[in-house]
Amino acid sequence: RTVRIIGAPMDYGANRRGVDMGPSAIRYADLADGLERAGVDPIDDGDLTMPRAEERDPDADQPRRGDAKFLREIEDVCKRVRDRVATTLADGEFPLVLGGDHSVAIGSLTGSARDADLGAIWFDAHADLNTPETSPSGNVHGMPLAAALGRGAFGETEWAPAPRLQESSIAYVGLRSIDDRERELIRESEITAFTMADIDQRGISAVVDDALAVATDGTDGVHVSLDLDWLDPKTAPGVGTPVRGGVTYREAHAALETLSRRDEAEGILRSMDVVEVNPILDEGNETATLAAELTASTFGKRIL
Ligand code: DIR
Ligand code: MN
Ligand code: MN
Ligand code: MN
Repeated sequence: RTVRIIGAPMDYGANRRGVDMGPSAIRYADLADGLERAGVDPIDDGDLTMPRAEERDPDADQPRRGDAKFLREIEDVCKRVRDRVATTLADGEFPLVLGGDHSVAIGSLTGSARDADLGAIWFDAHADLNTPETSPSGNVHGMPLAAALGRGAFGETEWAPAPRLQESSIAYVGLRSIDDRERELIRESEITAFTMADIDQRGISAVVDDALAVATDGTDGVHVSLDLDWLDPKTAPGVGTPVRGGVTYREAHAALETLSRRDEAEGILRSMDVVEVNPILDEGNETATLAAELTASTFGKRIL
């Protein structure tokens, strides 16, 4: 299996404070080596070029589609992520997108759901379901699922929604920070939500099995979206929006090993993104190292 590494050093979705260095830090943490040890063949495409930061004040620049900062820049990047993901899949390879902030997932989801019915598992402290209308921050990294689903003002754009992604095929794992209006959106949606409380009660493996059941039912493949703030900040300090009470180091590995075992048996995994690593906020590159390790676990690296 060939894994094509697509760097997307995007920071327009999260206040532009260091998350653009994520792809570099994850590579530095021996991602390619870890993937080889997992038994896959990595090919590194390098980084997509990001549009130059414009001179306007982002807060003064509210584009026509409601309250979403840098929407034009994000659209430009996500269309290129989307096309790179789609052509990678058409070539029979596995697209691995390295963020950058979570807004890059708009590109991964729309690209991966172009020629297949897609399920998705969202490992995140946050639900990322805000629309420009409901967002308290205006940061698009809190909105990628809404965009990919064509919700809110994103529904009128030509770069979203993802053509073959149904809400009912999406599962959250590990939620613990949800905005008030976002809570209503989740309740009204058909997305399945497993919170940290579910993991407390039932254990990570049972929860991931259930998330897999959601994401594989009636779909052709599963997209894995791994936001490093899913983990507890003690384990993953290098993220822009840490929330305490996240999964442990072992729970995270167990979750991705569960995906990997299912994938070995049934070939379910289709695409992945690893996002929100912020080296400026990190301690000795440990969050990027964790990102690289968890990716290797997803592709089959085992203790023995
Ligand atoms: C918050 C934070 N829900 C927002 N979202 C984050 O701004 O929409 N997503 N941090 O990863
Ligand atoms: Mn996120
Ligand atoms: Mn189908
Ligand atoms: Mn998050």
